[in-house]
Amino acid sequence: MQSESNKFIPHLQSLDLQRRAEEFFPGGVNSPVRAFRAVGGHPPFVEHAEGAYLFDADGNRYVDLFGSWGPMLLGHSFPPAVEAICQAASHSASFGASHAGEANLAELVRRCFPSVQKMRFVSSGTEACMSAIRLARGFTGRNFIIKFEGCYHGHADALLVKAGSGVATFGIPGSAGVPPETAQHTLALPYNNLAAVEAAFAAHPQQIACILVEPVVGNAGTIPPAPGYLEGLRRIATEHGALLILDEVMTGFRLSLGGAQQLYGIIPDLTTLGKILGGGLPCGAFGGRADVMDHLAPLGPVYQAGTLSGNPLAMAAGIATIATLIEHEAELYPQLERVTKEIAEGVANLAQQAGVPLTTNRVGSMFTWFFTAGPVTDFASASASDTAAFARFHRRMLEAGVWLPPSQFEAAFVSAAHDPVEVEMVLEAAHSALAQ
Ligand code: HOZ
Repeated sequence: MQSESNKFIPHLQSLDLQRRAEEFFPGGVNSPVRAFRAVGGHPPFVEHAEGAYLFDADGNRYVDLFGSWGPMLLGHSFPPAVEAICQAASHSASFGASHAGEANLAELVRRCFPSVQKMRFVSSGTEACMSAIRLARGFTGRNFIIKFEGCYHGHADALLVKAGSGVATFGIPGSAGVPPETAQHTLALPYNNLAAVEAAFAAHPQQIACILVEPVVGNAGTIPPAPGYLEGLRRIATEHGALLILDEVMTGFRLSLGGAQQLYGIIPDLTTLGKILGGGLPCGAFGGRADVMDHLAPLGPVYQAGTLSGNPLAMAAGIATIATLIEHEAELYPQLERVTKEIAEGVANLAQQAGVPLTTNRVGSMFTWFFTAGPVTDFASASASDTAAFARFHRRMLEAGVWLPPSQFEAAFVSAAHDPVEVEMVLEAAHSALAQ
């Protein structure tokens, strides 16, 4: 179901807006995957969003299955968050000075993530990960870091090595503009392969500061950890005196209230957060062991700062969001699990009936339909997907009123605002999209 009349309205208004945007922004966008280059066509321009729906400038309505790339766990325009933002804005949008809202949100974060004894708020997941690896290097006095192929931790220079997300979408081997010297201490290893991690530590004894990992990969599409994998990373890091950093920018508050670390029972040294944390406003955090965090300035020698860090609007939206998650944890997460399962497995069944090879990876309310017979366990197997088939499916789903992330290498997200009505709409759309 798209417009009032139930018919797809061509994107003429959106196209005009796209042409105007191209005069100002490279590719017409402020973040590359939004340009729809991987799936073809022009992106619809969003006019507003509410609950489980996006509404475009042409008058179409879509079931939203990317949730602003993760943050909108409670759906769009969630009234308590809207109210909190308005209220905070009436007291000024920014102070550049300490205020009580920061500790109020921190207290909620620590309730959800007991491993985060101390933290620091920043403005994005990129900043959180960039700062966390600097801290790990400063704390250990070591230079090398381990990351994994297809994982994406934002666009800091040292982390744009065999990265996922837009880097994978556009097949960029490593970004231009990153001097090789900047990335020479980044070891990019295959995900779900503990032997590769053991080998890296053997090759660089006492030189590796940290293992940085998306505990469930979201930026190569969704890839769950193999049984024992995260436990193995924890053990190896401890044995070698390196820090384990879980990048929970996507998974934090989503896979459970306490993220992937609660779901899999892993205690990291540091955690990075973002997306849901700010309830849709720009906000990130990194935190963990107090003895490590106390190496940050002004207590220690590792420098990190930000004018908009701890921004009062972001804190207010975060508090409204996380407090709701805490209050409704018992019913909210089972509902997310149920609805997402119905969507993900429902479409997998339709694909099977239509004879379309599809591998469905799902953990809680994040999932990916990979257009390959699979299994998909790492970036190499994700890359075997038929991206042209994904692009066709994406376009047909969009015209049938369902907006998926516009790349095979991004996770889809379901919100608490999705219910059986939206499940039906997605299945109906997929039925015709797969049959064509
Ligand atoms: N790289 C982001 C998700 N993995 C996309 C952000 C955006 O385009 O908004």
